Amino acid sequence: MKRLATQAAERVKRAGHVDVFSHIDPDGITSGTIASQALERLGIDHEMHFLKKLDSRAVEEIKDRNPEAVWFTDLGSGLFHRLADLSGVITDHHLPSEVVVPGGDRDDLRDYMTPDMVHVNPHLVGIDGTSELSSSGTAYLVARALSRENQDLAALGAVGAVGDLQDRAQGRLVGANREVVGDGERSGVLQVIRDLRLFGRETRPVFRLLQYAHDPPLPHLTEDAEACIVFFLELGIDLKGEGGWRRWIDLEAEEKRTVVSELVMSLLQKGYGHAQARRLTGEVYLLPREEEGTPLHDAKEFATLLNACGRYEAGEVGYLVCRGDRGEAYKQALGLLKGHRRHIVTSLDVVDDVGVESLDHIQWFHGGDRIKDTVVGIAAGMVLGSGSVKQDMPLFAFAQAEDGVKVSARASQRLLQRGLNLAVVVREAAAKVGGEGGGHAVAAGATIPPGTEDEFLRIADGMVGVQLQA
Ligand SMILES: [Mn+2]
Repeated sequence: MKRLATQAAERVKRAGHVDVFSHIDPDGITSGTIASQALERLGIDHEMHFLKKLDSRAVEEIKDRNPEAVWFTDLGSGLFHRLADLSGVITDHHLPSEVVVPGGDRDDLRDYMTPDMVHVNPHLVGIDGTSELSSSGTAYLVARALSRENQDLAALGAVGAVGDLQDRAQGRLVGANREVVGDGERSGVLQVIRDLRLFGRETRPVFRLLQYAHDPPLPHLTEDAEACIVFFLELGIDLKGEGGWRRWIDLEAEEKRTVVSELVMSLLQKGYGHAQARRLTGEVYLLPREEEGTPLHDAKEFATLLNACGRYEAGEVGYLVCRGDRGEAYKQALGLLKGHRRHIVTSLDVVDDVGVESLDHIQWFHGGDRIKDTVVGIAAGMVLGSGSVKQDMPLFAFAQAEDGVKVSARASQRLLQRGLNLAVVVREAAAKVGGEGGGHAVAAGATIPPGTEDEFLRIADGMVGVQLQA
């Protein structure tokens, strides 16, 4: 990675003007900011662009700009063969394109780059880009190769990795991410503590942490605010203090220990293994230079703030916050986060309103223009998770999008064991109706032409039937 990063840094230094293109999610926004800050510190003129996705059309638009130099972050690897005639750098962690450049050989690193287009991706050097290094970390390594003074950008490197859930499986960042974390600690921009890993430690009333806990869900507590309040009262822990609702960070060490051991015990009693119960606690990444009690002080909350910006096409707002704006852009970001939470609640009301219908093997709802395409997947996941619909059928959700109809499909892990693969279903059904899509076995998405929903559902229903029978 270091050699690739140095090569990329050399390429960047030769540029007069750089167009930075980044994905509009937390990892993308932090990656783009890292690139932008590093360029600015070098005195290189640049422009920042955020993309919802990099597809053929976006590639054409980028080429039409005829950029002198490009820096792609959190996207680009999957379409490298289409970008190889550009000049610049890609820092990405998605699987590299299986199409090699003309005359290339898949096993040869040199075929994933050209003398003028340096491709930095952990997968190219045997590091797992899904869990061991994010794009923010990859971009950070290039920034560090550009200048040691960029070590303060390691905090954003960690926020991006947490945003991509790279700390989820083991309760801590692992692999090459450790180097980013270590740099962050050494330069005083990151602090690692062991604590409860639930979302909202710094900003939410403490009972809400339990109410919204889903990974794993807490027996008798998740989704039940009243039960969560009683839980604290029974332990003799005050819910309110001088400043109003007490947050997790307001609790005494002793109180925290009591809560954690109670939660662990209830998980074990419910039949969860020790490994699952242990996942409640782990490493938490703090940004000590930010104000405590704000969403910026905890990497997970910071990433969620950026996520809200991205979902409402406000990558620029998130970018300004990452660059240190604590005025107008920060206020806007907080507003977007609030709006995002409200929109999710409204979306669930819309689902209630339009109703979920069933075919033979799948169920579905259509949000029309009342659910945003960027949120319909979350809505589908929450409807499924709420237990109010059939658990033995995948749920397909539609919403109107700018370039067609967005489809999101979600299924329980149990169906995965029975042979379900939504990535294949969604990709093939979409292709048959003239759309494009893919994803993961239990969570997939596509965009299809308006009016093809019924045909899409019919095909998907048949395919799921076959998969679950096998
Ligand atoms: Mn990413």
